[in-house]
Amino acid sequence: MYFRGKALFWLPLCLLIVLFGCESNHPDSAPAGVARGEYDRDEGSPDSSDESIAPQRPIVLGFSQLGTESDWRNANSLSVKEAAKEAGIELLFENAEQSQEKQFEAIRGFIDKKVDLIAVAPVVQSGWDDILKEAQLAGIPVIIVDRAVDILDASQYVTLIGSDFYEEGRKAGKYLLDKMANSPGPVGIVELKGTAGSTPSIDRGRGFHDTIGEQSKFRVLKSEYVDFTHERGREVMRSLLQELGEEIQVLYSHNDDMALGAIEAIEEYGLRPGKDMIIISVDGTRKALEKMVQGKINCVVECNPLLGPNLMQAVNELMEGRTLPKRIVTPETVFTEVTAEREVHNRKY
Ligand code: GZL
Repeated sequence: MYFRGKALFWLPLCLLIVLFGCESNHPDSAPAGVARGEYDRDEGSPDSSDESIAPQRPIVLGFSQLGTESDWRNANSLSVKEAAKEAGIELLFENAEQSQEKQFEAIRGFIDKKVDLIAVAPVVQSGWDDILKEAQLAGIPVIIVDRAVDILDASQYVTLIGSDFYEEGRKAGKYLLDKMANSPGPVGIVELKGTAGSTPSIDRGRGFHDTIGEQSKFRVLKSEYVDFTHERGREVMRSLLQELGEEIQVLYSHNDDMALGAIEAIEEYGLRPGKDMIIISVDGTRKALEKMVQGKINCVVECNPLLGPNLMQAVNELMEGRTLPKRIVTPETVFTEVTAEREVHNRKY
């Protein structure tokens, strides 16, 4: 009786000790869903064999950024860096200066370092199958940022975070349809396209041409590949003006940097941008809206570069083993002469 009585008292207590005494949230235990790589630690970090004191290692994200070609790109890079810092995510940032080969090298470097995740802003759409296969075989999830990749096996990346460039092109076209509604035409247009083979160049072109193509009065006189930079926008616009002169009534530029360069060439030539020539651009940088307030740009379609918070949220959710949508589209608007004055002071880049 005694033993039983005592046993009845001590047994549950022993069970409680066994249950709670052994449970340990291993500080390094990776959340379900993503195996934590053995990321190379700095020397001197706590001995991981003593699990009771090893700190929770931060998530390590390798980011291959395509370049520094525009204000948009630099705002995008800053957004990613600031968001990583805010989220306590260790960011390995590699800038490829517009070289896809350098992006491949950066991604292989991330794989060698066994990072937890890789993010890529691809300079062009094609050529990504093999490198993304290498990351997949290494068990490292990949998130595509900004521009898209054109690959056979969509399972090689988790999600694409970025704008709908086709819709941006349609917004530019719709602005022109409204602006020239009372013009009998013909309306001569020149187009400065972004980097050949890049998603924004392909889709902003398609969206614009699909929209204005409904009306025969619009004539695209020249459509030139540029590279999203201010300098090349000015150079190409100079040569177009030499060739076509005042036949050009509209400039559609795939980004603000090229539009701002083109405006310099237009003024050198003796025409008034925004008055003698309709100027339509994409991005929504402060510099472009300042020109719009001066009456030198008529329409800017917004393309949001501040993708950092979206990216870090996706990284954290993935590490927690959650499922992400295949496509995360950033919300955007259109700025015109009417809204520029109000908006220009809100632009963060
Ligand atoms: C669009 C982005 C483009 C911007 C340019 O998301 O890829 O690249 O429109 C930038 O300014 O260079």
